[in-house]
Amino acid sequence: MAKFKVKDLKLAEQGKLKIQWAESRMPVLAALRAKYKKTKPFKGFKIAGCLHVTKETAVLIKTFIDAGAELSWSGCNPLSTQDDVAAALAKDGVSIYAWHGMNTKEFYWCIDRTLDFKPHLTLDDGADLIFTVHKKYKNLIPNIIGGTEETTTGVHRLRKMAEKGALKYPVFAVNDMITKWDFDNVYGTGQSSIDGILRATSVLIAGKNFVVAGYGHCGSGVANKAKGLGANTIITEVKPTAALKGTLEGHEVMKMDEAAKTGDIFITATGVKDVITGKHFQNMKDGAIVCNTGHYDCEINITDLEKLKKSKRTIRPNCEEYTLKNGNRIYLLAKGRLVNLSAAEGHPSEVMDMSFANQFNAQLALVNSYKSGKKYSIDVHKLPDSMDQDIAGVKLSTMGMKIDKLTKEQIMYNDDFSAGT
Ligand code: 9W4
Repeated sequence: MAKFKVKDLKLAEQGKLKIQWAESRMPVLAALRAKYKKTKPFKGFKIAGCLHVTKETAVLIKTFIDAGAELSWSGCNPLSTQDDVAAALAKDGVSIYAWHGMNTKEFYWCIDRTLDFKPHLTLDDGADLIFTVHKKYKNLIPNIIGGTEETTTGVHRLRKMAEKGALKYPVFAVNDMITKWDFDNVYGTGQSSIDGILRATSVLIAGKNFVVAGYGHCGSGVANKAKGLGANTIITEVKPTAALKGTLEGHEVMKMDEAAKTGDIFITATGVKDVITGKHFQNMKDGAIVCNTGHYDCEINITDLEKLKKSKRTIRPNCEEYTLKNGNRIYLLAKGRLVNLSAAEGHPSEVMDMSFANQFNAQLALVNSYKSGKKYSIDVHKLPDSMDQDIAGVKLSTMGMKIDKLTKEQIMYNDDFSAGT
């Protein structure tokens, strides 16, 4: 029996259903599973993972197990573990240390436990596991082939480490793959943010003035989905090229000072602080809905909102009604935290399918390098573009779509630099 610590094993049945639901929506992982079930390329290799324990992660874990890996897993955020999923994994024999609402000490205790079995590979989301190895368990480093990292923040930390010569084994930046980051941000955040707004409010989007602060990948994803639902979309930006893109894609562009007066629903997706502040709240219409889908919860200045309030009450889950001294009501969703994760379930399984297929491929690339003796240098590496194309190709074919191939003549034409006008 594997070692584990989860909240309640009795939740396993419910978790199993969730995992099966995700599984049926993750065809790229299913294809990898089918491909490597027989050959088991991970046989004899131990992976320590530190990544949100969700129904989608469970499907990744099962894919690794079917491909022969031995695993030990912890969550990478004290609030992101789905306890029923963790219970189902534990009951299935996975060595898992994760429960919702753990404190910081427990968080690192869990990471420590996943290192007890002396892994050959590490898999991170946020780089806490790899940091722990480098800081506390240097003795494990000679045994480790390499690691993979899921997020922008983690990759940033690791690049800094590599620059300073502090990184001691090769790492793949899964985040940098197109089939990860473009699809997560645009389609994952786009849909799940709307999902969060709807679950928290159940308002009609059509006909509303829908203000999106920031027209980066996430903001454009949200704005285009809102437009599809019939909203009058308004973009606020600080970057001319992004604002120009927004306007050519059919959204109105204005300053937040102006948008504040006309918006019915506001969502921030900028990555900077104080995007919506006291002066904006004061100018908003009665009934305005305000939320955030950017990484940090400082995009909306809640201190300002608190100062302006006459009273406050929770009117629905994840929906707080602030009555201001001017008599207007403002509805703040999910306390200004990421609305797509707090009020909805994050990226849909179909999107995570591709992100996690990249994780699988990156881990496999490390194992293959070890087997062939062609080791990667100690640095933060990218996977080749061909792997992105492979994943997108499999995804397309599982969706029943076929695409054209370049002919020999077309390839030659493309490669011929001598042909002018
Ligand atoms: N989840 C998260 C984090 C904090 C948090 C208190 C109640 C990210 C990516 C994936 O960060 C993640 N705090 C919450 S809920 C909550 C959820 N609170 C604060 O008040 C609510 C997170 C990746 N992912 C998907 O997006 C879908 N499947 C995945 O594996 C998961 C979770």
